[in-house]
Amino acid sequence: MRSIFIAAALIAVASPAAAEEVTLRAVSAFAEGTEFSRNFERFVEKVNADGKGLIKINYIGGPRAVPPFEVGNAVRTRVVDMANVTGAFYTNLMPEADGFKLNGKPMSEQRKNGTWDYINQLHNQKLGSQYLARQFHNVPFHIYLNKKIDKIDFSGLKIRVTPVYRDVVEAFGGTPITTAPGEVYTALERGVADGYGWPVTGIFDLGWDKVTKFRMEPPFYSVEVNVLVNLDAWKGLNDAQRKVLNDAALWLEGLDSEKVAVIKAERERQAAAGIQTLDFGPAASKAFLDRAYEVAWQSVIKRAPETGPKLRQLAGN
Ligand code: 173
Repeated sequence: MRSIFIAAALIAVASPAAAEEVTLRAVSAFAEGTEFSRNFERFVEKVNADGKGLIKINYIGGPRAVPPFEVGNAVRTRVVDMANVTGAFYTNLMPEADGFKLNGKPMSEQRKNGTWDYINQLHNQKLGSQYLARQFHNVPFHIYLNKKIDKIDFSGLKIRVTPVYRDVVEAFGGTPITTAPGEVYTALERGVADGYGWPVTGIFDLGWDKVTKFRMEPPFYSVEVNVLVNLDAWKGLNDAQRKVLNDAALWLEGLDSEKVAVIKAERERQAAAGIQTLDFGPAASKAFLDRAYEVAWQSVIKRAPETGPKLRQLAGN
């Protein structure tokens, strides 16, 4: 009798927690349905399917919910529980986040060689969050221009940037203007900017093909868009709930393999839309890349002298 009573009491204690589905509120720093939100949106669908009864993500949406440069702080303060955001948008809280673009190794390797672990610690400490996944390691950036140049020299050009491109634009003589992605179209249309930095993919999403004449070669750096989970929210999950998120995170990182074909198609689509490439040949391209990496690392190390060198060592470049 007594043991039945104890068993019943245990069930009563254990079952509400086990039966309760946790809901996490999530936002993206990129517009809904566009290139750098889409795989995250697939991840949300997967978690909601695989995690039925355990964990659910309530996707609030893109920059209409939280402005892009405030998303990092929104996860830190748990205004939201989860975010899809690039480190470039939270360098105010974590200056070394600007260095993540300089590591283009596949995440499978970064998870094996300690890089993920180190960057996760940085997120735990400085952003009160878990570094759940990093996407787009194999997608590079470009500088797009509306004025023709005959060598890699941005003198006299105003170029829209985020922290991703600021140092390289300045190193080649350009004037950087920082804007969120949502303001790029208007800046180009009004001639406030003569060009912009952006990945090789995604320029059609917001109609920028209509206000873009040239794409400069070579491609450089490595896109990084991360899925972050507020650390208290993360710690509040049980093992089964965390497993749903971790498994979906690895799946999400695996979607990068699709990008090889996507990039090829995107370059063709840009050409078909009349966007001309500006290619100054292998020697100029190599000089550009060497300088682009060097100025970016110097800048990261200057702003984050304690952690920058370690990030460089892990990136191996
Ligand atoms: O150009 C940007 O807004 C930017 O920094 C970025 C970063 C990752 C993916 C797409 C854009």
